Amino acid sequence: MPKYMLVSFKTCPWVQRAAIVLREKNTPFEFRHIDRDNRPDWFLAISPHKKVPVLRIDDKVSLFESNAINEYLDETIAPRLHPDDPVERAINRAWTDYVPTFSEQVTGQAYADDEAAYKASIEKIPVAFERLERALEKQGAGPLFNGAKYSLVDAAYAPFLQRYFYLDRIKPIGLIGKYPRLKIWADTLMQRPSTHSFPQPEFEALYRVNVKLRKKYLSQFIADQAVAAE
Ligand SMILES: N[C@@H](CCC(=O)N[C@@H](CS)C(=O)NCC(=O)O)C(=O)O
Repeated sequence: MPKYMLVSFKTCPWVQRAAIVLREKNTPFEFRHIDRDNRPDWFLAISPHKKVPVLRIDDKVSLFESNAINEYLDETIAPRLHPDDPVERAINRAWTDYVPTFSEQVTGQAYADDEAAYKASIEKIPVAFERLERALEKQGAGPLFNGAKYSLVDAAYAPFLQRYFYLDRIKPIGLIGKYPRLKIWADTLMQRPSTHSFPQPEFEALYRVNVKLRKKYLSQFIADQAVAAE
């Protein structure tokens, strides 16, 4: 089996998405956490956009962009997570393409400068939630995106749904309960061991420290903590 190294910032959701797929495929990999503010030269040489994740394979090949990495992993390591049916596969890819918009609409409040911007960003959440609720309704029985079988769509959304829950615990939003299919999906993903790269309380604490240090509107709702941010 090839040797995989996943270059990461500890709290990056896009890295988490690739790590989830590696875990779903029971594939051992080395996590290499680097400092966002001091990215090493070896990393800059293999990351065209200077971003994480980068998946390094056998110390020879470097893949970047979480979606491309996950498609590669799915083509090369069993079990296949994409559906066999080409139409279903296209639908899965289409919903995976929505993830960057979903992430901006559902976790954008973490970057709001003031109360007005925070309120405006909260108003975007129902748009994204409603779209996913309708998509889940069309997909069928749940609890995962394609029903019982885990998919790349599940891996793509899990980190952002997790951050929604974290943000909801910083300052309650209370919207997800209005979308029953989405809520079941999100709860199922939160309970799934592959979602988590770190022990849950430790990771949530780290996330809260990052939001606190960002000095945005939400920072004031997080008590000072002794955890060092990474
Ligand atoms: N579209 C990229 C997004 C990756 C991304 O934004 N990574 C962030 C960390 S979570 C990053 O490396 N940011 C550094 C920068 O923008 O300079 C992917 O899916 O891999």
